[in-house]
Amino acid sequence: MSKIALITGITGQDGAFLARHLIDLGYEVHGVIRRSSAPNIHRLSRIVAPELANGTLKLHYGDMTDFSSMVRIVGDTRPHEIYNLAAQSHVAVSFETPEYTASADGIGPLRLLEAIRIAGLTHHTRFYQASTSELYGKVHEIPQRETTPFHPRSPYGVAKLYGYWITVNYREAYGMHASNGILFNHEGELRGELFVTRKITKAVGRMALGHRQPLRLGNLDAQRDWGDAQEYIRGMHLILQQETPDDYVLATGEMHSVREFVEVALNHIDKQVVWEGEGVDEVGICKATGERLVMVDKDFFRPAEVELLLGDPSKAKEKLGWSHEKDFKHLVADMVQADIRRQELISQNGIELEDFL
Ligand code: NAP
Ligand code: G4F
Repeated sequence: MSKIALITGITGQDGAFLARHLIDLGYEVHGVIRRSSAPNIHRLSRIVAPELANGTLKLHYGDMTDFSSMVRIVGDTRPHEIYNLAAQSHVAVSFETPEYTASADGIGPLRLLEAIRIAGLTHHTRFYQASTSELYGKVHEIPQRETTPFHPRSPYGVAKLYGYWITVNYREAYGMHASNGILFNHEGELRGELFVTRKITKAVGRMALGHRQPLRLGNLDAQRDWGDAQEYIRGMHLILQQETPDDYVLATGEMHSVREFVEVALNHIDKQVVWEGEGVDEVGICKATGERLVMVDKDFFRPAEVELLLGDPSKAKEKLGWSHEKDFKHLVADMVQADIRRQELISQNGIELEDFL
């Protein structure tokens, strides 16, 4: 009999890749989706089209803020493994919708854990919580590891802090196989377009096809530990295969600034950027033509910033045998290349790719 997995957030970047991975491993996969006024499964349908078409991937309507749907879906599917990836995952947006973010990202995991208990699955279902390097926020040590104290800097980070601790608490209180993956930023061609990496590679893809609109960004000096999403979802699965539940950092151990990301992405289309001015007046100019490629826009700064994140993945390497492979330059190049292909399709068909997927 195949193992049953339930993925919340299956329509997101990680959810789509994880669904593919688990199906390939022989799992029966179920996913939670939200009702939306327009289709929200374009990422999922790119990755698991056959399984969606033939019904072997089963989708259930639910919402992390709706306890009754959690109870129903967990009870109906009786999964061996739950991957809780659903979240309002945009840090800047969490300052605009703090209460909703707290409910979905903080209380959401509690609702799922309680749904497991109510269904009588306390010792049957293994639980993965999508925790985040945003927990470290204003960092207390560099690099950050599992023992580094937390200091979140946004409503998102604070909500995820509750999600982290309630997962630990249910493990300790009820003996549940409940684990946290503390994942540092991971990216790829399915990354949401409002995160800085995709925002940059999408703009560079458009520039490659002759578009002239400058890219508007916020804090160019923020530094992140960026890895490849497909590698990180394999780590999530490994975490749930351990005999003992525990918490793990997944990271590359390398850090780059937003500015460097822009430079490498533009180099990929043979443009070299020269920076002029300071603060909100800073611009990135094309060295060859003098054209404005990048502008700083104060609207993209956050009320409180996480200036740097750098993870130490030693524990994951030692205990899970997990480590990252794709380096920063290849990650950026692959994302730019995917966005160039996408822009070519858009210009050939005259519509956004999502519209016909
Ligand atoms: P994402 O692309 O933004 O996907 C988020 C998913 O959550 C989507 O499927 C979304 O559904 C769903 N969702 C949002 N609110 C929901 C609600 N109230 N009820 C049910 N579903 C809801 O995020 P991701 O990058 O794949 O990240 C996956 C998880 O890992 C998130 O929890 C995120 O916070 C966490 N994380 C991500 C990173 C990273 O670098 N990517 C790093 C650390 C932790 P719709 O499609 O309907 O919006
Ligand atoms: O791409 P970001 O929005 O990602 P952020 O805030 O690091 O959060 C992501 O990674 C977390 C893991 O550490 C996840 F938990 C979370 O769900 C999400 O996936 O911003 C990265 C950096 C920030 O410092 C931001 O201020 O880029 C800076 N930035 C500069 N200009 C910008 C922009 N970010 C965005 N989104 N848009 C800009 O124009």
